[in-house]
Amino acid sequence: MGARRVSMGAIHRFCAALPKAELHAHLHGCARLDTVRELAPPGVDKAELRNTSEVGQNDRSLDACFAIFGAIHKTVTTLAAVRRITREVLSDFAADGVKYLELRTTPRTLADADVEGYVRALLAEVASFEAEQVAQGISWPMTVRLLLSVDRSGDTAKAMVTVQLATRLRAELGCIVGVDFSGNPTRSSFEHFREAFEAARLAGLRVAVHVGEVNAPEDTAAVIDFRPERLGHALLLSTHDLKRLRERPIPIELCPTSNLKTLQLNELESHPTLTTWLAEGYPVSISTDDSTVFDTTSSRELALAAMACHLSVEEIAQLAQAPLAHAFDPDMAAMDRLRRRFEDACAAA
Ligand code: 6MZ
Repeated sequence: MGARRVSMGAIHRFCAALPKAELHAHLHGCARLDTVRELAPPGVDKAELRNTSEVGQNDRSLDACFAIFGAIHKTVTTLAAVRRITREVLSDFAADGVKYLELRTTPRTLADADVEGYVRALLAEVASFEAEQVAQGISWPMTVRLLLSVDRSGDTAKAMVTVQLATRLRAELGCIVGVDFSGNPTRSSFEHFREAFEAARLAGLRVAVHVGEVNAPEDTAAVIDFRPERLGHALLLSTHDLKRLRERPIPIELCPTSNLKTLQLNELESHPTLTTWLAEGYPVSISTDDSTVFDTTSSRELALAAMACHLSVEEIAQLAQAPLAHAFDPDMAAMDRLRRRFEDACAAA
């Protein structure tokens, strides 16, 4: 890895200036902390709702993360609250220079809506955000696409409802491009939910699957067998898994800070796959996962990966564009235009 190297501050500024494509961001994990604190009802422990600089750097084990998601879900309970956090999350990614965002969320019932009402509210907010960007004359508006998540702690009937909802609402309103498998990785298995993902595939939805966040060899093998269009994290892989992925790569969404915290590592240099994948030119995208929970941004994650792997500015610009090759938006013409725009902007940066 390469030639033109620059200082840490310059790398952060360079990454902030680059256009970025964010493929792995969970809505509620990116909800602004101030908003969640403001909305938190008396029963919610506000101690959960602090950022890492307030609670210390090591307080983001998977257990801690899932306690925070629980607290946020107990707080965001109405359509108005969902619309507000969605609007803020979109504004935050756009302000960070993200030009293509795939946001994912787990449909759930609210005090005033069923799961379909939840997804419709989100889609309405995305549409109004996109329309406003145009009305404001923003020269390069952010494209937003949505993935619906299946929670592995839930049941298979719910998973099927999510897939059917994604299929129906995509036909009616567009925007939805795929489904995701996420939730507490210590629970259940991909195999248990496989039928729902077969149905998603049959319906033409793209599939992203969280895998290898904890050591679960059978689960990982089953996921690789299924060959989703993308893998989330894929951190703890056996030699055999690595061999299979090298032979037939499945793009991987890496989330440097999240990976570091949930694996409880001290520095990114010890990340199990980041340096290797980048050195090999394996298809990866660098993402935030949960920008609030991990107190980060897309620009920061790109800069951290760049520093850990000693990338040159040319390589950083390539890494910023890399996710476009595995984006789920099926509109090839639109993606081609976006790719050219990224290339021009990166060349000029
Ligand atoms: C697995 C995760 C996750 O869907 O309510 N989620 N699942 N591993 C992770 N790594 C830390 N980060 C977030 O957003 C929050 C939900 O996303 C999933 C969890 O199911 C979490 O409850 P939504 O918008």
